[in-house]
Amino acid sequence: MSKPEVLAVAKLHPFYQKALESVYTVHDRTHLTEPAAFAALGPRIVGVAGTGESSVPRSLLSQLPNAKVVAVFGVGYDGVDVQAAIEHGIPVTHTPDVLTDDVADLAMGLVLSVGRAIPQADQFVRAGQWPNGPMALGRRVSGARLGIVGLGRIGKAIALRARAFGMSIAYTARSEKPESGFKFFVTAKELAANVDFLVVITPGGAGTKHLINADVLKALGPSGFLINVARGSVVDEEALIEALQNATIAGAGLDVFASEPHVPQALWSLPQVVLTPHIASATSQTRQAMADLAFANMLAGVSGQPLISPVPECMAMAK
Ligand code: NAP
Ligand code: 8YV
Repeated sequence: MSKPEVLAVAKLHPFYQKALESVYTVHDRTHLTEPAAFAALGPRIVGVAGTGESSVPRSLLSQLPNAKVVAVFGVGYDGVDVQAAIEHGIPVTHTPDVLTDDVADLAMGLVLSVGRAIPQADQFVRAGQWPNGPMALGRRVSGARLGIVGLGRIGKAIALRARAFGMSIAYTARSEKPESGFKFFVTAKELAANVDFLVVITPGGAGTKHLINADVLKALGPSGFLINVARGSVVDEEALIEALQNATIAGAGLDVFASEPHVPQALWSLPQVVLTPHIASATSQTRQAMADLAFANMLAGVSGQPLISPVPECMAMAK
């Protein structure tokens, strides 16, 4: 008997790909590589698999009359047109919680990296510069003021870690969270003006596009550092490059970029910037847990069972 067919809309992590292949025939991006042939294939597709950065537009969903679920390998799903999916009766799932600790770990890693110039120190030793004299001094992290833009699952996990470093914590979000005990600022600009490290960890998409703009960076000031582990779209990348080049801010730690996997050359040459290639959830343990959860959602969706982790907008469809 032939296997049910699913569509991968991006190159999937091997853990997820392998799990899907054990049950389904997986069509790898054929909607992009063979759009004409896809017209015949579309009605056979029962599920869509993607990553947190994948694009699932209305035009694709309308070609999938028998799809029962979009199972995203990632907590972010800003590339999925969720409203269109709901209108087509296709619930969307994601992988929250299982990656929270890893992303918070990397955010703190970037705080330490930029503050204490750890990658630069490594380069300094490897380049044989130590015998010529000491490195420039770093910026103390313990006891510094941390601002978190987005106090959700990951934002709270970052706060927990920062507490162990004796940092004071303030945040902004769509709504105040009095139970957190942290100081709330209504805008990112006000928050930036009152912290040493500003960590961005909101969802991407239209609601947060360029939330961190030239004004916010100016408010962060010449001794402030920006960390972005959210989405490239949340920060105005041109404004950030300008702020770094003009020493409007002290430095930046960036895991995400506007046009991944392409990183502007202007960032490569700036010594006060630490760059990582979207690796915040990239440990074997977490990628396995994400694959397990995404696969479980695919199985549940295709077989009409209750979904394990639907996105909030699709909770009502998930029962
Ligand atoms: P979450 O629990 O939904 O938290 C999101 C937070 O962002 C909430 O506190 C929310 O505020 C806040 N927020 C949303 N829109 C905002 C706005 N316009 N202004 C200010 N704050 C806003 O999500 P999570 O699990 O922590 O994940 C957050 C994001 O991290 C994901 O969506 C993804 O884009 C990114 N991420 C990146 C990586 C990576 O590899 N770099 C890995 C995982 C996740 P309210 O609480 O008031 O609603
Ligand atoms: C992943 C992410 O790198 O969960 C997210 O939103 O951005 C990351 O965990 C990504 O989804 C896998 O490509």
